[in-house]
Amino acid sequence: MAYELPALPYEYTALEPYISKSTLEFHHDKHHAAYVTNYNAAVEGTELATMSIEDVIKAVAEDASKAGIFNNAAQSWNHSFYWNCIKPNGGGTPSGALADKINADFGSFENFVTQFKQAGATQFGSGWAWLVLDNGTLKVTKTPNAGNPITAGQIPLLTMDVWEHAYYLDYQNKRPAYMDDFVAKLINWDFVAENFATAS
Ligand code: MN3
Repeated sequence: MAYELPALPYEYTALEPYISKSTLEFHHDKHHAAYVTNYNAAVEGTELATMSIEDVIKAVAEDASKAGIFNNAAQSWNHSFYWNCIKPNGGGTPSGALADKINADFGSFENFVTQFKQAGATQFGSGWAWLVLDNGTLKVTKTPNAGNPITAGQIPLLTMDVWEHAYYLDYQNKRPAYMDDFVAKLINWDFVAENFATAS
């Protein structure tokens, strides 16, 4: 069964002024769409086509001969996840059990933010910053290119795309400014809390 490009869960203008309509048109309609098209074309007619995309990502992650399939599978999944990690009028702070767990595992929400932005800032070139649940502990991690923490047995709760295509039209080379707005104005903590509740 082919993997479907999900519609954005908000209007193309909904994240302005932080992420523009133009960025979302390129990022969702061109970049994400291409990953999905390439993934479906790559697995069509193979045994991978019958597997969930998560299982494909895990199955081919260590196989260099299938790097193209891995890249398009993981980028398809990562972007579908990313759109739900942000929302209009997002940001602020988490609450409830997730807030308690962040305080327990990072010391404070501010420490989490510092580590999350540090992961994004130090991901040289293209990649992703993540909040994951790893054997019951919250951790910040980063992956290069299409990397996804499920290949390391971690459960993704939140991600931030730090590929230039995610921010260059709006922030040019200023990745830190994009990350500041991502955290303060865009994170969908309800989605992160749902992921935490499911995972824990
Ligand atoms: Mn992207």
